[in-house]
Parts: sequence; C-alpha cells; structure tokens
Amino acid sequence: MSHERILVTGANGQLGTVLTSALRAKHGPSNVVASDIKASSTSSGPFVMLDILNIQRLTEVIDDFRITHIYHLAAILSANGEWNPIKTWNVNLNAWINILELVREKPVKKIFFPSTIGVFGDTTPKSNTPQHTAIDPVTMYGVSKRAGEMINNYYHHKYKVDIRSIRYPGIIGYQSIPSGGTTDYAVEIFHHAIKEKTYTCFLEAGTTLPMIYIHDAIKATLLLMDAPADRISIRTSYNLSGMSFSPSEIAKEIKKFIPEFEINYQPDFRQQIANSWTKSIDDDRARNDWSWLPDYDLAKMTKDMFENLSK
Ligand code: AKB
Repeated sequence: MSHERILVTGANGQLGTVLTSALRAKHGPSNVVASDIKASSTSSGPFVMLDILNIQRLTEVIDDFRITHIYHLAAILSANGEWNPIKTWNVNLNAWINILELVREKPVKKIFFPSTIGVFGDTTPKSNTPQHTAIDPVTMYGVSKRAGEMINNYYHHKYKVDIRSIRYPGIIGYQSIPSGGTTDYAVEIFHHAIKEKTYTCFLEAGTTLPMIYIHDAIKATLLLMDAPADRISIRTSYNLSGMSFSPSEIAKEIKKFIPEFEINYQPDFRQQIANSWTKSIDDDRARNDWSWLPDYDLAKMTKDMFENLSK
C-alpha cells in the first residue's frame, strides 16, 4: 500500500483530470486529494474546493489529509494570462511561494511544479532549444513560470525542498477541451473535425510548436517524480519534448481519417505569443537523468485521438 498522501491542485484542468486518475490508480483513490477552485463533476476520490490564494484553507487541507506530496497544477495559461497579468502573477507565482513556505514547515516530502515552453522568448534559439539558453519570456504566463523555476532552484538549494518540474509543451488529449492557452487549437481541431468537418485556426498554417500527447505528459511526470533524488540534476525545470508540428501538418494528418476536412486560418493575438516560442526542444537531460522517451508521434497520436473521441 502506498505511503504517499497526495494533493493535486487545479485537478479539474486538462492535465489535472488525467494525472489525478493516474495517481489514484497507482496510490489508491483515498490517498489522492483532488482540489480545484471549481466543483468537480466526477468523484472517484476525495475532492476539496480550494482557491489556491487562500493560505489558511491550503494549510487546513495539508494538515487534515496529512499530505506528503503536492502536484501544484493550478495556473492561468498564456492567452488568458494576457487579459489580467497581475492576477496571473499572483496565481502562478505568489500562490506557489505560499506553498513552498508552507512545505518548509510541514512533513511534505516532494512537490511538483509545471512549467512550460512559454518561458522561452524572442532571444531563445528556435530549433532544438537547449536546456540552458537565453530565456526572456514575453507573456505574463511565461514570466511567472520562469520566476517559479528560479524560485524552485532557490528553495531546493537553500532549504533542501525536493521540488521537481517539467517545461511542458502544448498538451493534446481527448479527455477535456483546454481553454486559455495558445496551443489549444491542437485539441479543438479534433472536436471541430468530427462535428463540423471544418476548423478555423487562430494560428497561421506554418506555426510549428512543440507538443506532447497526454499519455506521454503523464508518463514523464510520473517518471520524474519517481526518480531517485540523486538523478535530478535540474532543479529549475526540465526541457521535455514529444513532437513538433504546425496547424497545416496536423490538418493533413486529420484528413487521413476525415478526407472532407477543411482548415481555414484567422490568426489572432495568440499568433504573436506562438511566434515568441520555440519550434522544437532538446530534452537530453530528461532522457539521461530519468530515462525519458516519448511513445507518441503525430501519426500515432492522431490515430489514438480519433479512436478515443469516437467512443
Ligand atoms: C499554453 O498554450 O499556454 C499552454 C502551454 C504551452 O503551456 N498549453
């Protein structure tokens, strides 16, 4: 039986929903407490309503459930973050610092912080982006996540907190429709293809971005969190790569399943965000340190998406 008592914040989100299920399958449903600012429609284990900025409530939850591990997924993503930058800073960074301060005093052993390819900016090399490189993000999402990465490194070295983190590419999954991100098109496109056989994309045809299938994102998270501490050489956040493609390339792949599918392009403000990000990622450190290897490329992911969405 697992000795881990896990808290997942932002558990109703795109990654949270699937990660909570995976953790429950691994550690037992009662050992994984899901939390979110909004009520949950599913209840396969304990759930608490939690505004991540409410420190008193957070303290109660950690104490009441004797939490030993935290996966802090609550965040405001790149596109939504631009509508309210100060709120984004508070939710993405100040709430994280509150958690780190609490963790120093509590018997919490390990914590997980999701970072993003959104930390990369105009000065970052666009192809095969190295782990250590120029990082000048242009969105408040990227700024707050980059600050979080540096805070991770600080708390690890100063207070020995066992913090682990991944820079996720855009995540694609069939379990939910994401909102507020720049890579959301790559999920929306499947739903529109099935329902309407057409999709109007908010990015230009040739905008290549790093992406990852949800199963690989979960696999990487569990691998990282299970790795022995002496294998973790990056305490800011690990680069992670799944695949890279553009809207026109995914549309071509979708046409193999729905030949009449048509894509149109109407770029909006998210195009500028996407242009500041990189196209492909060098994740050698994740491969060397905790044996990371993705299972899905564009073709395999597209097939799996259609199989699952058609259920
Ligand atoms: C977003 O588009 O904001 C996110 C991300 C890449 O972190 N999906």
